[in-house]
Amino acid sequence: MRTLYSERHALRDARTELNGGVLQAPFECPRRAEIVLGAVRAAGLGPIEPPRAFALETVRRVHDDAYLAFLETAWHRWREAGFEGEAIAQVFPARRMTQRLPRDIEGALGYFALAAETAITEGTWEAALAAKDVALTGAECLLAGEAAAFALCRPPGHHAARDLFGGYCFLNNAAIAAERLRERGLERVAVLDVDFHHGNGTQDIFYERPDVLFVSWHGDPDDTFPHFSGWVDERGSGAGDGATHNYPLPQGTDWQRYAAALDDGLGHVRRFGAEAVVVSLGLDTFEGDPLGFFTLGTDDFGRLGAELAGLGLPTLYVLEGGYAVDALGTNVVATLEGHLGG
Ligand code: Q9C
Ligand code: ZN
Repeated sequence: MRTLYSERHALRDARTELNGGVLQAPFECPRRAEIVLGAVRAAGLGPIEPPRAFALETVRRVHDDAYLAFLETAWHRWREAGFEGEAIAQVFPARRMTQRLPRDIEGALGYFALAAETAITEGTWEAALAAKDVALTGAECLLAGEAAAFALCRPPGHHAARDLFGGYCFLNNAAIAAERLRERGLERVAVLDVDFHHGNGTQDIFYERPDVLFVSWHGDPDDTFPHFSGWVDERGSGAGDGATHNYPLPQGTDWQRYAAALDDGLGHVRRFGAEAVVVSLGLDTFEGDPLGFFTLGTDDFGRLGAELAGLGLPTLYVLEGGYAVDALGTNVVATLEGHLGG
């Protein structure tokens, strides 16, 4: 299996994340990608290649123009305003307030943010651009006839909606890859989100579309981030009615419980008639993850990869979360080797 990787991920290196009322070192850090790269290399999974550079054409089908213009200029604007720290949103267009993009950078930050933990920093936009190239190059591997590929993306993407950043995400790498597959002629694509957190951004992007199935298995939003998305009654709307399926799962979910929900969700994929699969691969379902409350072990990730391979479809794995960094490479490799049947 080919791995796509860009060293430009390291340009995303925030100093701060707002957590528990404290500005602390971010969970989502460059070492995550280095650990995964090292494990993929050590396992001899296959060739490791840099991405091609893509124009923003596909990105513009997934994200709004004003949002992209904001991401590109936000750090510069923040610094011009003379602020000391990293760019963190503090005020949001909440219930009954006007949903209008203000001129001021503090207003613009809140307008485009879904959460306050994620700071925009110098290099964030450049790293996000590289991550979407990694995902798009992975999509091209499937289009060229490869059975599976691994897009080692960083920063992650699945919380990024059409016009919202947060949850460590800026551009929705998996959604951009799925859109590319559609553009290049596949009629039906499934995005399967196995990150511990609900993929609210991917759901948002495809919510009204019948051509991209979205299925997510995640911690119950009653108990965890992103708190306001991922309930079972979110099933798509309009032409997309029935093309979104959510499996919120309780604290302590182990492989037995997870596998039952996985099996049910994969039934939707089979009935949908997907021609290719994009997996939002988060490893924060691991028992040792600081942000999750599931108890999957490394061997269970091998089982997960094997279950996904059982769909018998071209599959692009796109890295999302996973914050037990010492185990992250091992767990990624376990999943991908499980997919390959080893
Ligand atoms: N008290 C991804 O896994 N909230 N994003 C952390 C900690 C943010 C996770 C709260 C979690 C974002 C891609
Ligand atoms: Zn996650």
